[in-house]
Amino acid sequence: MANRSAARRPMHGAVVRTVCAALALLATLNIHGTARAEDGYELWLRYRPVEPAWLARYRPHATHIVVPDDSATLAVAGDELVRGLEGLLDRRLPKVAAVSGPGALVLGTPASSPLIARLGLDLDALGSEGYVLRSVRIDDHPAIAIAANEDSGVLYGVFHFLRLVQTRAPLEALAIADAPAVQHRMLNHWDNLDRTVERGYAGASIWDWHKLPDYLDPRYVDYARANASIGINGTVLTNVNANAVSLTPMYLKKAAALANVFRPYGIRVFLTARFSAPMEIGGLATADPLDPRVRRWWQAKVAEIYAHIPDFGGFLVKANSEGQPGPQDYGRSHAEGANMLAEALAAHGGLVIWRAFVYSHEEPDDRAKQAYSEFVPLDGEFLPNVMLQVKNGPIDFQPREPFHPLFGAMPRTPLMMEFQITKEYLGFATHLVYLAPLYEETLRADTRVAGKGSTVARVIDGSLHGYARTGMAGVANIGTDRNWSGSHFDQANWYAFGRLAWNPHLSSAEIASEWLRMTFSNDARFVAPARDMMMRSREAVVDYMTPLGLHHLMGRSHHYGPGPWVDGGPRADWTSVYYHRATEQGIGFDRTASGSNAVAQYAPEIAAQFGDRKQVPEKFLLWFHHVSWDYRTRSGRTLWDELVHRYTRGVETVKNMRLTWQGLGEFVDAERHAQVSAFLAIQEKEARWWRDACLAYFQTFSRRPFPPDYEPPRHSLEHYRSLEFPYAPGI
Ligand code: GCV
Repeated sequence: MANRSAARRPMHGAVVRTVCAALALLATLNIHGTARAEDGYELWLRYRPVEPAWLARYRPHATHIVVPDDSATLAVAGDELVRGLEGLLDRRLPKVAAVSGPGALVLGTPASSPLIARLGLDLDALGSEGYVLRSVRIDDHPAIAIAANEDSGVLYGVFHFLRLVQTRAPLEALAIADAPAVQHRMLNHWDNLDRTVERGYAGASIWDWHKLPDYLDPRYVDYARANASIGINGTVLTNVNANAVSLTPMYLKKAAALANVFRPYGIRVFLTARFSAPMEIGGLATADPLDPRVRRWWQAKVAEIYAHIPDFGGFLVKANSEGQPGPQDYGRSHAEGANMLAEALAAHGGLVIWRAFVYSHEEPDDRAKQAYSEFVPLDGEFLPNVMLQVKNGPIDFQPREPFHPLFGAMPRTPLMMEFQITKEYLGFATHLVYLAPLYEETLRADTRVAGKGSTVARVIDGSLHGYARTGMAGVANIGTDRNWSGSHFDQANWYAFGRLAWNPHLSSAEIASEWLRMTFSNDARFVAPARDMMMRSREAVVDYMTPLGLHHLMGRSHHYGPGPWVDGGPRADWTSVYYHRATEQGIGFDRTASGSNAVAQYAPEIAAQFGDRKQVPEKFLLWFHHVSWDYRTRSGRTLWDELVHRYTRGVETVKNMRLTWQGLGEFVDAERHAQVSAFLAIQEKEARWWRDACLAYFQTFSRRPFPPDYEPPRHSLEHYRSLEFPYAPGI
C-alpha cells in the first residue's frame, strides 16, 4: 500500500544509511528477527515473501501474467496480481501479451481475452461478479486461468488467487468457481462533512472533503483495494444522520471524484438523503412526498447526481427515527416516502435503501416491537427498487440480541442486513472482540417462517422468499488511524463482514484463520491459539457487559463503560432501567404474553420457545423474561449467583486472552504485538470495571451476598456512578 510504494522510491545515500540503521535496531528488538515492525496500514494485503519450502512449490505456477489491458478494472487486477506475487514470491512477474512458457497466469473474460475464450470455460452460473480459477494447458504449457464474465469478476478472482498463496493453499489442479450469494455488499460510513465520524473510534473520516475533488489522497485507492479484496461493491459515503449539504453541487463534485477512484475496483458510491433536503437546499416550503413540487425537485436532483456520477448507486435513508425528518411529518407512510425517491432513481437504475431502524417518540410500547409494527403492514407496497435495511437485532447492535423479527416477516419486500462493524456497544477500539461469531449467530438463526431451515442467511441471500434484490451492509469502523480501524484486531471485523456479505454461509472460525494467516503469520503455532482467542472474545464481552440476555446497560449518550443506573432524560427507551427492569423481586424485560408480547412477532415455534422460560436459550433469558433473583438457572445456580459467575467469567476470559497473546510474541512484529498487548490490558481493566459496576448496582436490588470465591467489587457503587467521560470519542 502507500508505505510499500514509498519504500520503492529512490533514496539518497545518507537517508538510506539512517533508515538501515533504524531497521537494524528494530530487528534487534525482535529476538527472532523475522517479524519486522509494522503499523498495520497494509491490512491483510501485506504480501510478505512465503517461506523457502513454499517458494519452491509456488514459483513454477507463476512465471508471467497475461492480461488484456483494455479496461481500468483489468488493469488494476493485473497490477494487483503483479504486486501481490512479486511480494509473495520474491521475483519479477512480467505482464506480457502471450503465453511464453509454463507458469502463465491468464486473466480475462471471454470478450476481452481470446485465450480465455478459447478455453471454453463454463461461466454460465457465475453471473457478473463470479469467477473461476482453473489449472489449464495453453499451447501445451501448464497455466492457470482466472476468468469471469465481467471484469470485476476477474478482479475478485485475482484476490482469491492471492489469498490462496497468502494462506499457503496448494495451487495444483485448481478447479475453483465462486460467485457472491448477495448482490449489494456495502459499507455504511457514518461520516460527517466536518470529518467527525459518528460512533467512529479510528480517528477522523478518511474523506478529506475540504481538499476534494482536487486532491485525491492515495489512501482512497488502498481503501478500494481492501474492499475489493473482500468483495465489497458499494459504499455509502455519508452519515445516515444526514446533512443536505452533501447533495449540493459542490459536494456532488467531491463525491464524483471518489466514485472515479472506486469505479475500477467495482465499487459504486451511494449517498444518504436527508428527507427535508428540498426545504433546506431547495427553497421549498415542504418536503411532503406527495407534493408534485417536491417530487420534481428530487427528480431534478437525482438527474443532477447522475450527471456527476453515472453509476451512482442510490440513496440510503434514515427517516422518522431519532429526530430525523421523514414522510410521517406529513402524515405519509414510509412506503410513500421511499417510493417517491425510488421513482426518481428508477429511470437511472438507482436504489433506495430505506432503514427499518425506527422507533417513535410517542409510542409507549416496547421499543423492540416498533419496527415490525411499522413495516410489516407495508409489505408489498414498496416499488421494486426499494430495499429495507434491518439491523441484526430489534434494539441496537447490542453484544447479544435475538434476530430481528422482521427477518422472515416481509416476503414481498427485499430485506437487507445491517450489521455494525464499528464497536459502539462492544468496548470501542480497545476491546478485542471478533464480531464474526455475532454475525454468524444471527445469520444462522432459524426464523422457522417456512419450516425448519428458514435461516436469516436465506432471507438475506434471497433464497427463502425469492427476492429479486439482495444486500448486506456493515457500519464501517474505518478512519484515519494508520491501522484504519483503531486497532489491529478490528481489521478482522471489516474483513469478516466482507467475507460474510459475499457468502453468508461461511464459518467465522475459518474466516478468522484466513485473516490471521494473511495479517500476521501462517505458523500453525500462531494461528491455532490466536484463532481460539478471537473465537472466545465475543462470548467474553457478552459475559462482562450484558450476560443472560441483559441489554442496553452502557453509559448515557457516549455509550462508553457501564451505566446500568442510567434513568430519566428525554426518553425512557434511552435509559438502562427501561431494559433491565431490576427490582427487589427480580430482573429482566417480560416480553411474553404477560408483558409486551414481543415474542408474538416471531413464527409460532420460535414464539413458543422464546416465550417459555424453560425453553428459551439461556443467553436470551432476561431479554424475554422477568425472573426472580432465586430463579434456578440451568447450571443449578440461582439467577443472582449465575450473574456473578458470568460477569466474572468474562473478566477471566480476557485475562486468558492476554496470556495467549503474550505467548505469541515470537510470531508478530514488535510494534503490532505491543499495541495489541496494551489494548488487552485496557480491556481487562475495563472488563473488571463493567463487572464490578454492574454487580454493585444489581446487588442493591438482589440484596444477596456474593457467592463464596467471587471477589466483591473493588469500589463502591457511588464511585462507579460518579465517573464521567465528557470527551469520549464517537459523538
Ligand atoms: C447514526 C444508534 C446510535 C446512533 C445511530 C443510530 C442509527 O442509536 O447510537 O449514533 O445514528 O443508532 O443507527 O441510526
